[in-house]
Amino acid sequence: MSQSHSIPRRTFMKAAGAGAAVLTAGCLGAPRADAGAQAQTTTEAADGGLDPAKSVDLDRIAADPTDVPDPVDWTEPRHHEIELETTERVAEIEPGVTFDYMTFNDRVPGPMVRVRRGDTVTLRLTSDEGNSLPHNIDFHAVYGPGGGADDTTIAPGESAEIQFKATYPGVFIYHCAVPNMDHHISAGMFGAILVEPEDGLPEVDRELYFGQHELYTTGDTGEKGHHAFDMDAMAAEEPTYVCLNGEAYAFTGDGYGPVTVQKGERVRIFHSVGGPNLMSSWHGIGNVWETFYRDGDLVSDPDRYVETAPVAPGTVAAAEIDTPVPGPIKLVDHALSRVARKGMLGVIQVEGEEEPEIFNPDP
Ligand SMILES: [Cu+2]
Repeated sequence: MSQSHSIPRRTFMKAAGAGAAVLTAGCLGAPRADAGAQAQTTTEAADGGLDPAKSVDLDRIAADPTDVPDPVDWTEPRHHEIELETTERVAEIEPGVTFDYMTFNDRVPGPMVRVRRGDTVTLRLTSDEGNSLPHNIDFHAVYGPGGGADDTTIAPGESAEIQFKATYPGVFIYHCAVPNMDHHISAGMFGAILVEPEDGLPEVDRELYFGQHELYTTGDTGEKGHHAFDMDAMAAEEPTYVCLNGEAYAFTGDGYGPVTVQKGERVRIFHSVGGPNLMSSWHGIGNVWETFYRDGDLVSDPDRYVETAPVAPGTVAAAEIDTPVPGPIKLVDHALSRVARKGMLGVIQVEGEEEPEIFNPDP
């Protein structure tokens, strides 16, 4: 007996109007890169700077962090049919700044695949016929050549199918792995596959899923216009942006707004780091990783009360947090220039009554 399900190919939150974002007083976000000092107008760009911003194919590239598949609720091996589509799309890094993204299913990170150890997956990868490059997919959860990449390398308009068994548990990266894989990952081609242990994961009130990665472009951070990809900057590992879910400051008052949770909820966060090059020093300002699953290892004893945790490129870490007081929890890479200047910030806003015994802002 097998049941199957597909991941919706185009499920988006409402486009939150990236172009309408306004930096408000008391904003939860860090300051953007100083747009006043660095921005060039498209008129100036005609004198040898960037090309004007392109019209976008997608209103939004940032995946909704609450878009997480439901926890495993089955106890026998199951078969899944999963479809993913590789796409090449123009979208905004931040308002007025466009970039040629590559994606799985038009979002960064790509959709989370969630199965149980022992399940089998038939994975169908399709390449949008408007694409210009070959793509494939390498799952770190898969025993097999290239983690599936060798048998899924496809040209625009083609599709390929593989079947694999999820033999070992954990949460893992998947990514494009063509020869220019660093470029493709940097352009957005990564996501997570969660293989739950047979006994499942501890119950929590909420789960969130984020992806961190770097963009290497021909422009300066915050410079208006269309940013082409910069292979030299990538080789030098000097990114223009370090993004959460493919955009700069997407989940702050300066973007789509914070992700809200209710005081007292226990929240599991999956933090996928596509890279391609930078280690994340993952930290939640105003909180602690109460339970931390290092390197996506979900079966060893987790670490406790971790302040800042390394998450290597090509890794998904997971953490559970408690939320005993209201206010913002700022998700950052504690290499803080990436936060203050390059976009790597997202906010979880805890809503609820003050808890002055734990934190009193006005004693
Ligand atoms: Cu690719």
